[in-house]
Amino acid sequence: MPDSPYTDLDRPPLREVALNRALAGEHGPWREIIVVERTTSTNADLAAAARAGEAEGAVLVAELQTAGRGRRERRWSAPPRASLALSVLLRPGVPVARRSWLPLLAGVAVASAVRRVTGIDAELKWPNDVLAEGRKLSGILAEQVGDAIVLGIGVNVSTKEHELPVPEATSVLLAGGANTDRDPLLRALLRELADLYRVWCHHAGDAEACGLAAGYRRLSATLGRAVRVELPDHTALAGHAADIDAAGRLVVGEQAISAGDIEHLR
Ligand code: BT5
Repeated sequence: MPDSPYTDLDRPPLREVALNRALAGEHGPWREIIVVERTTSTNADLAAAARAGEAEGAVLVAELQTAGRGRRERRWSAPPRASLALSVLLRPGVPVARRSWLPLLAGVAVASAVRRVTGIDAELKWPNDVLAEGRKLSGILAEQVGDAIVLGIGVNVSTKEHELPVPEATSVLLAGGANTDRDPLLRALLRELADLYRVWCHHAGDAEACGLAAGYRRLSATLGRAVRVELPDHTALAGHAADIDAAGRLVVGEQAISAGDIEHLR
């Protein structure tokens, strides 16, 4: 029975009913949490739902993704029930110029939840990779669908060294986290995300006014460092990562960068 949820006792399945009881409804924005055994990509599924008019607050969690997406056509892969793989559908009523803060907000939510539940000193690599000891613990993918944003979050939890898709990755287990139970981590993450989102929307997306920018700067492993940036057109630049601006862009020397891959230099 290779697909039985009980084949690996270290990796119990998530319990949809309990998650809904704890998180859906009253405190918003989460309306319903759906847990599926497998899908291609939770982001692809919620993007289709967004196109079909689904309201804000849908949460889709998959125990296994067979075609998990990264940024720029890259892949995200994880063994079944070893990680959290989820997407949320949001329709933020904030000015378009400020919406690019949303993926950064998700990074703050994940890093904060990881710190609280596991004790790991999680940090953010711009824009929103979550690192533990300099290795990638979590990746976030924000996709815009009309006025909706689908936020996808992958967090490696009980992944073992030989299961890592790339050597620069890590998991809660490998980083020595105090707790490798996915359930409390998922609850903390969705609560943190809901709280930050509510305050950010209340301030019309102004990241400075609502304290989000300060929270992001506190968790950033990128600011204050020498970095190399590979831009989407494959050109590169190097410089000192000085700050994050009002649109969530990374300021490197004289340039404000809205998308790219960062390498932290010594
Ligand atoms: C990301 O892309 O880091 C965004 C990943 C988002 C995944 C979530 S899971 C739920 C939701 N549904 C989806 O389909 N996606 C989202 P990027 O920065 O482009 O990084 C991708 C790169 O990270 C890959 O090319 C690999 O090098 C590496 N990678 C792949 N799987 C990984 C893992 N499990 N842990 C750490 N690194 C990984």
